[in-house]
Amino acid sequence: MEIAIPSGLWELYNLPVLGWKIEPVGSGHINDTYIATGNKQSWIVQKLNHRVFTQPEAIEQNIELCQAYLQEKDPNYLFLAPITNQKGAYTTKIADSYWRIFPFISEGITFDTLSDPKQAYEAAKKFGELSRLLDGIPLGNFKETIPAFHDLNLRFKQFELALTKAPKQVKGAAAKAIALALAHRELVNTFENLKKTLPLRIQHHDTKISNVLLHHESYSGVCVIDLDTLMPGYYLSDLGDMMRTYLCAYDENEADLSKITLREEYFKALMRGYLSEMAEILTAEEKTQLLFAGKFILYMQALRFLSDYLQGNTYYRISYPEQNLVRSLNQFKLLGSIVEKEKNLEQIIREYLT
Ligand code: ADP
Ligand code: GN1
Ligand code: MG
Repeated sequence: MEIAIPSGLWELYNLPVLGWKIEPVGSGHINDTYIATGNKQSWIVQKLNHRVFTQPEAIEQNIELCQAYLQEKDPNYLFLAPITNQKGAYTTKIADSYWRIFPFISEGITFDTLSDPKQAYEAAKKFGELSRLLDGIPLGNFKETIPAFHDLNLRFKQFELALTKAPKQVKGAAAKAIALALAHRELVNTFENLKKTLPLRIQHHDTKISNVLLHHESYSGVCVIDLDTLMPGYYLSDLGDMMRTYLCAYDENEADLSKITLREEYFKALMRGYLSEMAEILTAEEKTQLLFAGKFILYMQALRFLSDYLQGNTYYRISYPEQNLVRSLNQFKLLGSIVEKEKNLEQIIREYLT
Protein backbone atom coordinates (compact mmCIF):
# COMPACT_ATOMS: atom_id res chain seq x y z
CA MET A 1 0.00 0.00 0.00
CA GLU A 2 1.23 3.48 -0.86
CA ILE A 3 1.44 5.38 2.41
CA ALA A 4 1.15 9.06 1.83
CA ILE A 5 1.12 11.29 4.85
CA PRO A 6 1.53 14.84 3.53
CA SER A 7 4.94 16.11 4.64
CA GLY A 8 3.36 19.47 5.49
CA LEU A 9 1.32 17.83 8.26
CA TRP A 10 4.14 17.53 10.74
CA GLU A 11 5.15 21.15 10.84
CA LEU A 12 1.58 22.20 11.59
CA TYR A 13 2.00 20.28 14.86
CA ASN A 14 5.54 21.54 15.50
CA LEU A 15 6.84 17.99 15.00
CA PRO A 16 9.97 17.00 13.01
CA VAL A 17 9.23 16.87 9.30
CA LEU A 18 11.61 13.99 8.49
CA GLY A 19 12.74 10.76 10.12
CA TRP A 20 9.45 8.87 10.50
CA LYS A 21 8.79 5.23 9.77
CA ILE A 22 5.12 4.96 8.82
CA GLU A 23 3.17 1.70 9.07
CA PRO A 24 -0.56 1.01 8.67
CA VAL A 25 -2.24 -0.17 11.87
CA GLY A 26 -5.54 -1.77 12.82
CA SER A 27 -8.43 -3.40 11.03
CA GLY A 28 -10.87 -0.47 10.73
CA HIS A 29 -13.12 -0.39 7.68
CA ILE A 30 -13.43 3.37 7.26
CA ASN A 31 -10.46 5.59 8.16
CA ASP A 32 -6.78 5.11 7.25
CA THR A 33 -4.72 4.75 10.40
CA TYR A 34 -0.93 4.67 10.74
CA ILE A 35 1.66 4.52 13.43
CA ALA A 36 4.55 6.92 12.93
CA THR A 37 7.74 6.06 14.78
CA GLY A 38 10.98 8.02 14.78
CA ASN A 39 12.66 10.98 16.37
CA LYS A 40 12.44 9.06 19.69
CA GLN A 41 8.64 9.21 19.70
CA SER A 42 5.54 7.51 18.30
CA TRP A 43 2.21 8.92 17.14
CA ILE A 44 -1.00 7.56 15.69
CA VAL A 45 -1.75 9.47 12.48
CA GLN A 46 -5.14 9.11 10.89
CA LYS A 47 -6.75 10.22 7.67
CA LEU A 48 -10.44 10.73 8.30
CA ASN A 49 -12.78 9.26 5.70
CA HIS A 50 -14.47 12.46 4.63
CA ARG A 51 -16.99 10.66 2.44
CA VAL A 52 -18.39 8.98 5.57
CA PHE A 53 -17.68 11.75 8.09
CA THR A 54 -18.72 14.76 6.07
CA GLN A 55 -18.63 17.14 9.04
CA PRO A 56 -15.30 16.85 10.88
CA GLU A 57 -16.33 19.89 12.93
CA ALA A 58 -19.23 17.88 14.42
CA ILE A 59 -16.73 15.26 15.63
CA GLU A 60 -14.54 18.02 17.07
CA GLN A 61 -17.41 19.65 18.89
CA ASN A 62 -18.57 16.40 20.49
CA ILE A 63 -15.06 15.47 21.57
CA GLU A 64 -14.52 18.93 23.05
CA LEU A 65 -17.76 18.77 25.02
CA CYS A 66 -16.90 15.35 26.44
CA GLN A 67 -13.31 16.30 27.18
CA ALA A 68 -14.35 19.37 29.17
CA TYR A 69 -17.01 17.45 31.10
CA LEU A 70 -14.69 14.53 31.90
CA GLN A 71 -11.90 16.86 32.96
CA GLU A 72 -14.27 18.28 35.59
CA LYS A 73 -15.74 14.98 36.64
CA ASP A 74 -12.60 12.85 36.78
CA PRO A 75 -9.35 14.67 35.95
CA ASN A 76 -7.43 11.36 35.92
CA TYR A 77 -9.61 9.79 33.24
CA LEU A 78 -7.60 9.09 30.08
CA PHE A 79 -9.68 10.51 27.24
CA LEU A 80 -7.84 9.98 23.99
CA ALA A 81 -8.67 13.11 22.01
CA PRO A 82 -6.44 14.06 19.08
CA ILE A 83 -3.65 16.51 19.84
CA THR A 84 -4.26 20.04 18.62
CA ASN A 85 -2.42 21.69 15.74
CA GLN A 86 -0.83 25.17 15.77
CA LYS A 87 -4.28 26.69 15.33
CA GLY A 88 -5.67 24.78 18.30
CA ALA A 89 -7.80 22.47 16.11
CA TYR A 90 -8.10 18.68 16.36
CA THR A 91 -8.34 18.24 12.60
CA THR A 92 -5.98 19.51 9.91
CA LYS A 93 -7.11 19.89 6.32
CA ILE A 94 -4.40 19.44 3.69
CA ALA A 95 -5.52 19.56 0.07
CA ASP A 96 -8.74 17.50 0.16
CA SER A 97 -7.79 15.33 3.14
CA TYR A 98 -8.50 15.63 6.84
CA TRP A 99 -5.87 14.43 9.32
CA ARG A 100 -5.61 13.89 13.06
CA ILE A 101 -2.69 12.93 15.29
CA PHE A 102 -3.18 11.02 18.56
CA PRO A 103 -0.75 10.23 21.36
CA PHE A 104 0.50 6.66 20.94
CA ILE A 105 -0.21 4.59 24.05
CA SER A 106 2.65 2.10 24.16
CA GLU A 107 1.32 -0.12 26.94
CA GLY A 108 -2.03 -0.63 25.16
CA ILE A 109 -2.91 -3.40 22.73
CA THR A 110 -6.06 -4.13 20.79
CA PHE A 111 -7.62 -7.39 19.68
CA ASP A 112 -9.90 -8.37 16.83
CA THR A 113 -11.06 -11.44 18.76
CA LEU A 114 -10.81 -12.31 22.43
CA SER A 115 -9.05 -15.29 23.92
CA ASP A 116 -9.63 -14.76 27.64
CA PRO A 117 -12.90 -13.77 29.40
CA LYS A 118 -10.89 -11.31 31.49
CA GLN A 119 -10.38 -9.27 28.32
CA ALA A 120 -14.16 -9.15 27.84
CA TYR A 121 -14.68 -8.06 31.43
CA GLU A 122 -12.06 -5.31 31.24
CA ALA A 123 -13.12 -4.01 27.84
CA ALA A 124 -16.82 -3.92 28.80
CA LYS A 125 -15.95 -2.19 32.04
CA LYS A 126 -13.97 0.44 30.12
CA PHE A 127 -16.87 1.26 27.80
CA GLY A 128 -19.32 1.09 30.71
CA GLU A 129 -17.15 3.55 32.58
CA LEU A 130 -17.33 6.02 29.69
CA SER A 131 -21.14 5.84 29.69
CA ARG A 132 -21.24 6.22 33.44
CA LEU A 133 -18.93 9.22 33.52
CA LEU A 134 -20.90 10.92 30.74
CA ASP A 135 -24.24 10.24 32.40
CA GLY A 136 -25.81 13.63 33.03
CA ILE A 137 -23.81 15.63 30.48
CA PRO A 138 -26.14 18.18 28.81
CA LEU A 139 -26.95 16.86 25.34
CA GLY A 140 -28.18 20.09 23.72
CA ASN A 141 -24.92 21.09 21.99
CA PHE A 142 -23.98 17.68 20.63
CA LYS A 143 -24.09 17.06 16.88
CA GLU A 144 -24.83 13.86 15.00
CA THR A 145 -21.50 13.03 13.36
CA ILE A 146 -23.36 10.64 11.03
CA PRO A 147 -27.08 11.44 10.90
CA ALA A 148 -29.37 8.63 12.14
CA PHE A 149 -26.32 6.37 12.43
CA HIS A 150 -27.95 3.66 14.57
CA ASP A 151 -31.54 4.15 13.47
CA LEU A 152 -32.55 0.56 12.76
CA ASN A 153 -35.68 1.65 10.91
CA LEU A 154 -33.57 3.71 8.50
CA ARG A 155 -31.11 0.83 8.08
CA PHE A 156 -34.01 -1.45 7.17
CA LYS A 157 -35.31 1.08 4.63
CA GLN A 158 -31.81 1.39 3.16
CA PHE A 159 -31.75 -2.39 2.83
CA GLU A 160 -35.13 -2.37 1.05
CA LEU A 161 -33.92 0.31 -1.34
CA ALA A 162 -30.69 -1.57 -2.06
CA LEU A 163 -32.80 -4.65 -2.73
CA THR A 164 -34.98 -2.91 -5.29
CA LYS A 165 -31.93 -1.54 -7.11
CA ALA A 166 -29.68 -4.62 -7.00
CA PRO A 167 -29.04 -6.60 -10.21
CA LYS A 168 -30.83 -9.95 -10.36
CA GLN A 169 -27.61 -11.93 -10.17
CA VAL A 170 -26.46 -10.13 -7.01
CA LYS A 171 -29.86 -10.69 -5.39
CA GLY A 172 -29.65 -14.36 -6.31
CA ALA A 173 -26.25 -14.72 -4.69
CA ALA A 174 -27.57 -13.03 -1.54
CA ALA A 175 -30.88 -14.94 -1.37
CA LYS A 176 -30.16 -16.58 1.97
CA ALA A 177 -29.09 -13.34 3.66
CA ILE A 178 -32.10 -11.49 2.19
CA ALA A 179 -34.46 -14.14 3.60
CA LEU A 180 -32.85 -13.79 7.03
CA ALA A 181 -33.13 -10.00 6.85
CA LEU A 182 -36.85 -10.27 6.19
CA ALA A 183 -37.37 -13.00 8.78
CA HIS A 184 -36.01 -10.84 11.60
CA ARG A 185 -37.75 -7.62 10.66
CA GLU A 186 -39.88 -7.58 13.83
CA LEU A 187 -36.72 -6.34 15.59
CA VAL A 188 -37.29 -3.00 13.84
CA ASN A 189 -40.71 -2.67 15.50
CA THR A 190 -39.32 -3.62 18.89
CA PHE A 191 -36.72 -0.87 18.55
CA GLU A 192 -39.30 1.68 17.37
CA ASN A 193 -41.35 0.97 20.49
CA LEU A 194 -38.38 1.14 22.82
CA LYS A 195 -37.30 4.48 21.39
CA LYS A 196 -40.42 6.05 22.88
CA THR A 197 -39.16 5.52 26.41
CA LEU A 198 -35.41 4.87 26.45
CA PRO A 199 -33.31 7.85 27.59
CA LEU A 200 -30.75 9.39 25.27
CA ARG A 201 -27.19 9.06 26.51
CA ILE A 202 -23.80 9.88 25.06
CA GLN A 203 -22.68 6.67 23.45
CA HIS A 204 -19.47 5.72 21.69
CA HIS A 205 -21.40 3.90 18.91
CA ASP A 206 -18.44 1.77 17.80
CA THR A 207 -17.51 -0.33 20.82
CA LYS A 208 -16.12 -3.18 18.78
CA ILE A 209 -13.28 -4.91 20.50
CA SER A 210 -10.55 -3.27 18.40
CA ASN A 211 -11.61 0.13 19.76
CA VAL A 212 -10.41 -0.26 23.34
CA LEU A 213 -6.80 -0.46 24.47
CA LEU A 214 -6.06 -3.10 27.10
CA HIS A 215 -2.81 -3.33 29.03
CA HIS A 216 -0.48 -5.67 27.13
CA GLU A 217 0.33 -7.80 30.17
CA SER A 218 -2.51 -7.50 32.67
CA TYR A 219 -5.31 -6.86 30.11
CA SER A 220 -6.71 -4.18 32.39
CA GLY A 221 -8.56 -1.44 30.50
CA VAL A 222 -6.32 1.46 29.43
CA CYS A 223 -8.62 3.67 27.36
CA VAL A 224 -11.25 3.65 24.65
CA ILE A 225 -10.28 4.94 21.19
CA ASP A 226 -11.93 5.78 17.86
CA LEU A 227 -14.19 8.57 19.11
CA ASP A 228 -15.68 9.72 15.79
CA THR A 229 -19.20 8.55 16.63
CA LEU A 230 -19.34 9.79 20.20
CA MET A 231 -22.82 11.34 20.20
CA PRO A 232 -26.29 10.98 21.70
CA GLY A 233 -27.94 7.59 21.28
CA TYR A 234 -29.28 4.62 23.24
CA TYR A 235 -27.30 2.36 25.57
CA LEU A 236 -28.32 -0.47 23.22
CA SER A 237 -25.64 0.71 20.81
CA ASP A 238 -22.61 0.36 23.06
CA LEU A 239 -23.74 -2.74 24.91
CA GLY A 240 -24.86 -4.40 21.68
CA ASP A 241 -21.68 -3.81 19.70
CA MET A 242 -19.69 -5.35 22.54
CA MET A 243 -21.86 -8.48 22.35
CA ARG A 244 -21.39 -8.52 18.59
CA THR A 245 -17.61 -8.58 18.85
CA TYR A 246 -16.75 -10.29 22.17
CA LEU A 247 -18.98 -13.33 22.22
CA CYS A 248 -17.66 -15.30 19.27
CA ALA A 249 -14.10 -16.63 18.94
CA TYR A 250 -14.04 -15.46 15.32
CA ASP A 251 -14.69 -12.02 13.93
CA GLU A 252 -17.19 -10.75 11.35
CA ASN A 253 -14.87 -11.79 8.48
CA GLU A 254 -15.01 -15.50 9.25
CA ALA A 255 -16.58 -17.35 6.31
CA ASP A 256 -16.88 -20.76 7.96
CA LEU A 257 -20.20 -20.29 9.69
CA SER A 258 -19.85 -23.48 11.70
CA LYS A 259 -17.29 -21.54 13.75
CA ILE A 260 -19.75 -18.78 14.62
CA THR A 261 -20.97 -19.80 18.05
CA LEU A 262 -21.64 -17.86 21.22
CA ARG A 263 -19.37 -18.31 24.24
CA GLU A 264 -21.36 -18.02 27.45
CA GLU A 265 -18.24 -17.42 29.54
CA TYR A 266 -17.59 -14.28 27.53
CA PHE A 267 -21.21 -13.22 27.82
CA LYS A 268 -20.94 -13.48 31.60
CA ALA A 269 -17.67 -11.56 31.70
CA LEU A 270 -19.04 -8.84 29.39
CA MET A 271 -22.19 -8.39 31.47
CA ARG A 272 -20.26 -8.37 34.72
CA GLY A 273 -17.84 -5.74 33.39
CA TYR A 274 -20.53 -3.51 31.90
CA LEU A 275 -22.87 -3.73 34.87
CA SER A 276 -20.05 -3.08 37.35
CA GLU A 277 -20.14 0.44 35.91
CA MET A 278 -23.71 0.85 34.65
CA ALA A 279 -25.99 -1.11 37.03
CA GLU A 280 -26.61 1.98 39.14
CA ILE A 281 -27.15 4.24 36.15
CA LEU A 282 -29.48 2.24 33.89
CA THR A 283 -33.21 2.76 34.31
CA ALA A 284 -35.48 -0.13 35.26
CA GLU A 285 -36.69 -0.33 31.66
CA GLU A 286 -33.17 -0.32 30.23
CA LYS A 287 -32.39 -3.25 32.49
CA THR A 288 -35.17 -5.30 30.90
CA GLN A 289 -33.65 -4.93 27.42
CA LEU A 290 -30.02 -5.91 27.95
CA LEU A 291 -30.19 -8.94 25.68
CA PHE A 292 -32.12 -7.04 23.04
CA ALA A 293 -29.02 -4.81 22.69
CA GLY A 294 -27.11 -7.70 21.14
CA LYS A 295 -29.92 -8.62 18.76
CA PHE A 296 -30.42 -4.99 17.76
CA ILE A 297 -26.78 -4.41 16.82
CA LEU A 298 -26.21 -7.78 15.19
CA TYR A 299 -29.30 -7.33 13.05
CA MET A 300 -28.35 -3.78 12.11
CA GLN A 301 -24.80 -4.78 11.22
CA ALA A 302 -26.04 -7.74 9.17
CA LEU A 303 -28.37 -5.36 7.29
CA ARG A 304 -25.61 -2.81 6.76
CA PHE A 305 -23.14 -5.37 5.35
CA LEU A 306 -25.88 -6.87 3.18
CA SER A 307 -27.02 -3.48 1.85
CA ASP A 308 -23.44 -2.61 0.97
CA TYR A 309 -23.07 -5.91 -0.89
CA LEU A 310 -26.33 -5.31 -2.77
CA GLN A 311 -25.31 -1.81 -3.77
CA GLY A 312 -21.85 -2.78 -5.04
CA ASN A 313 -19.59 -2.49 -1.96
CA THR A 314 -19.14 1.25 -1.77
CA TYR A 315 -18.96 1.71 2.01
CA TYR A 316 -16.93 -0.92 3.88
CA ARG A 317 -13.36 -1.72 2.88
CA ILE A 318 -13.26 -5.22 1.38
CA SER A 319 -10.51 -7.55 0.24
CA TYR A 320 -12.65 -9.75 -2.05
CA PRO A 321 -16.02 -9.13 -3.77
CA GLU A 322 -18.21 -11.43 -1.63
CA GLN A 323 -16.79 -10.23 1.69
CA ASN A 324 -19.73 -8.07 2.73
CA LEU A 325 -22.13 -10.92 2.01
CA VAL A 326 -19.98 -13.26 4.09
CA ARG A 327 -19.92 -10.68 6.89
CA SER A 328 -23.69 -10.36 6.76
CA LEU A 329 -24.27 -14.13 6.96
CA ASN A 330 -21.74 -14.29 9.80
CA GLN A 331 -23.67 -11.68 11.76
CA PHE A 332 -27.00 -13.41 11.11
CA LYS A 333 -25.50 -16.63 12.45
CA LEU A 334 -24.43 -14.97 15.69
CA LEU A 335 -27.85 -13.33 15.97
CA GLY A 336 -29.34 -16.81 15.62
CA SER A 337 -27.11 -18.08 18.45
CA ILE A 338 -28.42 -15.36 20.76
CA VAL A 339 -31.99 -16.28 19.90
CA GLU A 340 -31.22 -19.98 20.46
CA LYS A 341 -29.62 -19.40 23.84
CA GLU A 342 -32.00 -16.67 24.91
CA LYS A 343 -33.35 -18.42 28.02
CA ASN A 344 -29.89 -19.16 29.41
CA LEU A 345 -28.63 -15.70 28.66
CA GLU A 346 -31.65 -14.05 30.30
CA GLN A 347 -31.05 -16.21 33.35
CA ILE A 348 -27.41 -15.05 33.53
CA ILE A 349 -28.56 -11.44 33.28
CA ARG A 350 -31.08 -11.94 36.11
CA GLU A 351 -28.32 -13.30 38.33
CA TYR A 352 -26.09 -10.30 37.69
CA LEU A 353 -28.90 -7.82 38.28
CA THR A 354 -29.80 -9.13 41.71
P1 ADP B 1 -9.90 3.02 12.70
O1 ADP B 1 -10.89 4.11 12.46
O2 ADP B 1 -9.01 2.77 11.52
O3 ADP B 1 -10.52 1.79 13.29
P2 ADP B 1 -8.64 3.41 15.32
O4 ADP B 1 -8.58 4.75 15.95
O5 ADP B 1 -9.57 2.42 15.89
O6 ADP B 1 -8.91 3.64 13.77
O7 ADP B 1 -7.18 2.82 15.30
C1 ADP B 1 -6.84 1.62 14.60
C2 ADP B 1 -5.92 0.75 15.46
O8 ADP B 1 -4.73 1.49 15.79
C3 ADP B 1 -6.50 0.37 16.82
O9 ADP B 1 -7.31 -0.79 16.73
C4 ADP B 1 -5.24 0.17 17.66
O10 ADP B 1 -4.68 -1.12 17.40
C5 ADP B 1 -4.29 1.21 17.10
N1 ADP B 1 -4.33 2.46 17.88
C6 ADP B 1 -5.17 3.49 17.64
N2 ADP B 1 -4.95 4.50 18.48
C7 ADP B 1 -3.94 4.11 19.28
C8 ADP B 1 -3.23 4.74 20.34
N3 ADP B 1 -3.51 5.98 20.71
N4 ADP B 1 -2.23 4.07 20.94
C9 ADP B 1 -1.92 2.82 20.52
N5 ADP B 1 -2.54 2.18 19.51
C10 ADP B 1 -3.55 2.80 18.89
C1 GN1 C 1 -17.08 0.46 10.94
O1 GN1 C 1 -14.45 2.22 11.30
P1 GN1 C 1 -14.68 0.96 12.01
O2 GN1 C 1 -14.11 -0.21 11.28
O3 GN1 C 1 -14.25 1.03 13.45
C2 GN1 C 1 -18.41 1.18 11.11
C3 GN1 C 1 -19.14 0.64 12.34
C4 GN1 C 1 -19.33 -0.85 12.20
C5 GN1 C 1 -17.99 -1.53 11.96
C6 GN1 C 1 -18.16 -3.00 11.68
C7 GN1 C 1 -18.49 4.91 10.70
O4 GN1 C 1 -16.26 0.74 12.06
O5 GN1 C 1 -20.39 1.26 12.46
O6 GN1 C 1 -19.92 -1.39 13.36
O7 GN1 C 1 -17.30 -0.93 10.83
N1 GN1 C 1 -18.17 2.61 11.25
C8 GN1 C 1 -18.85 3.50 10.51
O8 GN1 C 1 -16.94 -3.64 11.80
O9 GN1 C 1 -19.73 3.17 9.72
MG1 MG D 1 -11.20 1.38 15.15
